[in-house]
Amino acid sequence: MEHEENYSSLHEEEPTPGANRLILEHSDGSRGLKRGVECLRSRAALLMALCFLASVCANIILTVLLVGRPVPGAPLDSPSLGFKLNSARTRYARLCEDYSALGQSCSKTVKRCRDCPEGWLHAGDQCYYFSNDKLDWLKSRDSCADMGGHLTILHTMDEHDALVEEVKKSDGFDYHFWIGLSDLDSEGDWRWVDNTTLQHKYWDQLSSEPNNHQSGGEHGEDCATLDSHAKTWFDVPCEHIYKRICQMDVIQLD
Ligand SMILES: [Ca+2]
Ligand SMILES: [Ca+2]
Repeated sequence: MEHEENYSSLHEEEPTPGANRLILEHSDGSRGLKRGVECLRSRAALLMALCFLASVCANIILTVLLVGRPVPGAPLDSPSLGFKLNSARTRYARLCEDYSALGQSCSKTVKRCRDCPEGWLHAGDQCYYFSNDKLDWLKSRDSCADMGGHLTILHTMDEHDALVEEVKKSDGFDYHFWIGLSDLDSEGDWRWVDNTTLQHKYWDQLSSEPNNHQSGGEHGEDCATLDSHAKTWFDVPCEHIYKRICQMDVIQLD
């Protein structure tokens, strides 16, 4: 009963101006409904626009990520390789500093970090290793790689002449050395181990090298040696065993 009295009193009160407006709006049902529908449409349109924009942004980001990612197995361009090389050199130099500091703190003698590994010759911006043992060409190639280098590549006359002079100092009776040159993949297409082509050739002219001589067997002669006496190259069977010259870039520590 008390509730009924209160409810009646509510309807008997004079409406306030705000309440008037509310009553008027509700009194015109069709206009209110129209406004509500328009509002819902506007919100739906805005929501769709936002979804579309988000979809476009997502597609752009995905495209950038996919295009920017190198394809597995694809060669990196020179700037990328240069950047990675500089990064590796910097890390190497810092590791050397840490190594030296660790040795001092432990009161231990540590080997000095070098631009070239111990036992390698530093010439220009390259390090060279002249082996005393003999292997066939493939094993020589792999041995150099295991040491972090490669069979030597001689692109310029200066590199060739400097190397010949060094080899002459220590060759003794063994004056043939494997270099990183072969035509194993395609007869007559001589390539360095980094797959670059010949720029300057020092084939022995007196023997009409490279002659792929039949004495080399079924495949002829597909690997190159440096003759430090004649200062020229010979193609010989890859199965022969010779000393080797390995090479790697100097790592500047300063
Ligand atoms: Ca050949
Ligand atoms: Ca030959």
